[in-house]
Amino acid sequence: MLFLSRSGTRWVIVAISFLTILYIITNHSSNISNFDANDLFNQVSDYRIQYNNKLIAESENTETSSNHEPLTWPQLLKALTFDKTLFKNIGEDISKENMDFFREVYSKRITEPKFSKLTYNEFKDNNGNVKVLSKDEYPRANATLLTLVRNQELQDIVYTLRQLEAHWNHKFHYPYTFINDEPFTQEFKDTIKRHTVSDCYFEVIPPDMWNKPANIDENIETEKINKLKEKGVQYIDKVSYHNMCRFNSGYFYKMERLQQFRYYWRFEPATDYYCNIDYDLFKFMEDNNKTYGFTISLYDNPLTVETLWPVTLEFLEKNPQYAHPNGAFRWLTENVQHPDYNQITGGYSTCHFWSNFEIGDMDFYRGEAYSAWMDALDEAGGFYYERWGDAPVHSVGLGLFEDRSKIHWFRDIGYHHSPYKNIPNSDKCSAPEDSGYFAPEDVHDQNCLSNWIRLEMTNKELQDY
Ligand SMILES: Nc1nc2c(ncn2[C@@H]2O[C@H](COP(=O)(O)OP(=O)(O)OP(=O)(O)O)[C@@H](O)[C@H]2O)c(=O)[nH]1
Ligand SMILES: *[C@@H]1O[C@H](CO)[C@@H](O)[C@H](O)[C@H]1NC(C)=O
Ligand SMILES: *[C@@H]1O[C@H](CO)[C@@H](O)[C@H](O)[C@H]1NC(C)=O
Ligand SMILES: [Mg+2]
Repeated sequence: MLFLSRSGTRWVIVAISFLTILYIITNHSSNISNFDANDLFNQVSDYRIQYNNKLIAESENTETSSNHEPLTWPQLLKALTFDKTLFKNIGEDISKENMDFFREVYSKRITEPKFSKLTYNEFKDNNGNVKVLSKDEYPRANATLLTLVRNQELQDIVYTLRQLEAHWNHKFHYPYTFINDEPFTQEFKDTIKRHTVSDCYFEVIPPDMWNKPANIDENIETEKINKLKEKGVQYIDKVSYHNMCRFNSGYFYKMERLQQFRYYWRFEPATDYYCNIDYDLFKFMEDNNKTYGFTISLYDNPLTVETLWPVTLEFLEKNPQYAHPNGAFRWLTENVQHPDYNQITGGYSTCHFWSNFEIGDMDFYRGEAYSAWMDALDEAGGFYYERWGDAPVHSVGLGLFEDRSKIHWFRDIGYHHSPYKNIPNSDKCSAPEDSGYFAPEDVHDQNCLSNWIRLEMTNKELQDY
């Protein structure tokens, strides 16, 4: 009796799934979108946005490469020399000007990108009822949520995971991958599994991907680290911090478990996600050929990356073919807001995508250009002699070796990692009235998102929300 009714139920479920999937395939237009065609950016055409038009137009005139021929080393060197006249119309205080521009952009009400086919896990059946595909039915992209985390950070990672589930992943059930340099405790695993129905992988990092490599000379290391310590560089004498930065720069995507995935969404303990996102972010990446997505862009302490740029230029001189002709060269080399930083680094602005939230295509890192460059970085030893962070390393790699149009600013993902925030002006977010808030005032000069928008995005990209 019981057996019969169970298998009967199962048959009905199979039939419904089959019909639902058939319906999706034959009737793609039934996707429900919250997109409101009236809510367009061009209603908010203020002077600063027009100003951006003008700047973009000027910068495009001076650009070396609207064609996509590979650059020779001299051409590349020229492209990596910032043209200050791009900012000639900006007043004396560029930090303030950039903050004003930032607030102006954030004042625009947004919902979600409107230039893409967005994929929702919501479908209407023939009776007009909304259906949601289950974990087993929904065809996910090749992707995982990913975090490097310690056992003692369990409460903080659960705090963030609950927000990820509530705002996004309960609709899609993407798997989670937790990585650690030590085995996770049973308590850690059990607790995590109580907060999601998604698959969870718990992985231990092989020691050779985590520990200091043999080429690091400990005498040089001690000397250099002591100097930076005197200058007050944060975390400089914590070896595990250096291990973490190197691992996140060049190794995580080589872990055995991650071979089965292409896209990752990195999240960190104790970070906040403020907005409901209804569309599948990984499919957004795939469908729009995006390699990398970020929310916040900042300068770094230049002392942590003193030789990153010179080592990179040396690499590029030998391998100019790896540079993408449409790279984000201006953002990497901008020297107006903090010219003192460029002096210390030999030409790198230190501007980077803040990597504690990022969505990326690991096949980019696995590719020839990034891999060869990573070998050069490891050889130079700056992960230990300085404190090269994974954020500047990802950013310099992307800015040089990828087409800048494949880098996406996720302005709709409300995010917070102390002390910085991305708060869109959207009904989908908590506290939209705080949109345009960035951080306490004394660190406003650390914001370089406006430079990304002005120097690397087209006006169309800015308006496509
Ligand atoms: N397993 C493990 N994870 C680590 C270790 N060090 C850092 N992490 C993780 O790596 C990520 C970055 O480390 P954080 O200490 O947050 O570094 P940060 O974001 O630069 O610094 P804060 O501003 O203090 O957050 C976090 O997800 C940490 O949990 C470590 O030694 N072992
Ligand atoms: C997912 O992506 C990885 C990396 O590109 C690839 O090796 C793997 O075969 C892909 N898996 C599927 C099911 O497509
Ligand atoms: C993505 O790239 C593929 C292959 O290069 C191309 O056919 C497609 O049109 C691109 N799609 C978008 C949205 O740019
Ligand atoms: Mg952190």
